[in-house]
Amino acid sequence: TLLSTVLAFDLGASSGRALIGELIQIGDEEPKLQVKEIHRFPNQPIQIGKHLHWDILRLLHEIKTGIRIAFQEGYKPLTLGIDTWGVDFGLIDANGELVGNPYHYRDAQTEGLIEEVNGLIGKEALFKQSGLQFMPFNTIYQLYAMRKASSPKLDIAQTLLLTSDLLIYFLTGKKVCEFTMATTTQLLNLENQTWNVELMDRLGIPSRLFLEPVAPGTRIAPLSPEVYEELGVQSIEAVAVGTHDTESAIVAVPASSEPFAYLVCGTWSLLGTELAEPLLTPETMELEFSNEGGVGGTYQLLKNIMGLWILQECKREWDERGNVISFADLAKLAEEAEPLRSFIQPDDPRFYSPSGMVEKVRSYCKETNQPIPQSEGQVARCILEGLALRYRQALEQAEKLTGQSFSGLHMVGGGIQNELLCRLTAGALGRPVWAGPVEASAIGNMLMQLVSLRQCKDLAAARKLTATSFPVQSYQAESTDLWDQAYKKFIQLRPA
Ligand code: ADP
Ligand code: LRH
Repeated sequence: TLLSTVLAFDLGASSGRALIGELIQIGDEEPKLQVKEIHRFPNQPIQIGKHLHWDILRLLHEIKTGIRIAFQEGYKPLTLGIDTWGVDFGLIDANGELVGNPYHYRDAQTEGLIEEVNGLIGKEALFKQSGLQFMPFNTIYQLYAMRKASSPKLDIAQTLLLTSDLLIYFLTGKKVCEFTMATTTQLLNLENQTWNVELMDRLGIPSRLFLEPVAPGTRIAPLSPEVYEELGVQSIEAVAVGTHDTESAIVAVPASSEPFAYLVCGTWSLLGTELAEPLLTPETMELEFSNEGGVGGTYQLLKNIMGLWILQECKREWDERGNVISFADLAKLAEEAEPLRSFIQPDDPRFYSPSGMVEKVRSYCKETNQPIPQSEGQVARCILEGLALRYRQALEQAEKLTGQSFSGLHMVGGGIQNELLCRLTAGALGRPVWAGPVEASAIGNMLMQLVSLRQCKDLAAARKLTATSFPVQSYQAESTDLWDQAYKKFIQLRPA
C-alpha cells in the first residue's frame, strides 16, 4: 500500500536534486521509505563585477522543472519541501519583489569582519547569544558588509528570506522564516529563540527584515495560482522542513542509541553530536564548535570543517584544463598513491576562497616541510587524509566538550560515495564508520514532510524509518599505529 508521496528538493553548494519519496507498507510489515531521484542539476555561482552570486533564478527554474517532472512521471506528491545550504538570503521590497541577486557566502565582502564585529560586540558576548562558530560567511557579516558599503538594497528591503524560504516564497507567495535556518544567521538569540534586535541595532542591520521563526514541520501554503498554471500541475502544498540542509541530513542519521556522533559529508564536513540544550561554554567557543538549532527541539553541537570543497576545486581546475577526471576516478587514483606521505590541515584559511586550489595544497605542504604532492592522485590523497585526521581531532574535541564517548561515527551525504574517505576515516579514528544514506538531506527533508502529514510521529520514528529503509556500509579501523603517528604530526600543523 502506498501511504504517502512527498517531493524533496535538496540544494547543496555543488548541485541540487529533486527526489520523490514514497512511504510504502507491504502487508503488516514495518512501512518503508522508497526514494527515487527524478532531477539533478549543477549549482554554479557567478561572478559579477566584484561580487560572487548564486544563480537564484536558474535554481528556481530547476525546482519548477523538478515539480513538472514529478507529475509527468505520474507521482502525486501531497507536499514538497526545500532544504539548502545555510546563511545566504534574498531581500524582498515593499512590492514583494526580489532586491538584487543574492550573494554567495564565499563572496570576499566579509573578509576581516569577524575581527571587526568582535571588536564592537565582544567575542564572548556574541558567542553566548548566538552559540555559533565564527565563520566568515555567517549572515551577520554579510549584512554588516552591506551596511559598511552603504548598500541601498538594505534601505529598500522590507523582508529578508533565507535561501530555502526565498524559494518557497517564489513558489507560494508566502513569506516565512524557518527556525533551523534562522539559527545559521548568528543574529538569533539561541536560548529564547528570538531575534537579537539589540545586536542588529549596534551593527546597523535593520531588524524590520526578520520574520518570527516557525518550527520545522509547519505546513506553509499550496503553490500560488500562477505557478500551478505555469506548470500545469495539480495540488501540492509546501512544508517548512528542517530547511538547513545540515539539519535535514542529521534527521536521517540512522542512529539507534544515544549518544551518537555524525559527520555530514559534502561540500562541507559537519561533525558533531545531538544535544537537548545548547552548550554555550567558553570551551565550546575556544574549540570552535557551533550550536545549531535542529529539528524536534534538538541542538546540534558541531564543527564546520572545510570538507570536500578542497577536492571539488582541484577537480574544477583539472577539468578546466581539459584533464577531466570524475570523483570516482579521483578516488581510485588517490587509492593508488602512497599512504600518509603528506597531508593538509583542511581548515587552514587559505583553502576557504575559490581558485588556485592545487597550488594552495602544494604550498601548504611545502611550508610545513612535507613532500609536495605532484600527481592528481597524490593531491587527492593528501586532501582526503587531511580530512580524515581532522575528523579525528573534531571527534575527540566533541567528546571533551560533552563528556560523552562515541563508539564510532555515522557518515552521511554525497561524500560517502568516496569509499576511500570512509576507510581513511575509520583508520584515522581507530573506530568503526557506519556510512549511509548518501541522500541524507533529501531523506531528512522527506521525513519532516511525513511528520507534518502525521505519517511519522517524531524524530526517533524518523530515524527508525531511515534505518529500516536504507542500507548502511560499515568500515572497520585497520593499522592504527601508523595513523597514531600521523595524528601526532597532524596536531602540530597550523592552525592548531
Ligand atoms: P553538497 O550537497 O554540499 O553539494 P554532496 O553531498 O552532493 O555535496 O557531496 C558532494 C561531494 O561528494 C563531492 O565533492 C565529491 O567529493 C563527492 N562525490 C560525489 N560523487 C562521488 C563519487 N561517485 N565518488 C566519490 N565521491 C563522490
Ligand atoms: C552545508 C552548509 C553548512 C553551512 C554552509 C554554509 O551545506 O549548510 O552547514 O555552514 O553550508
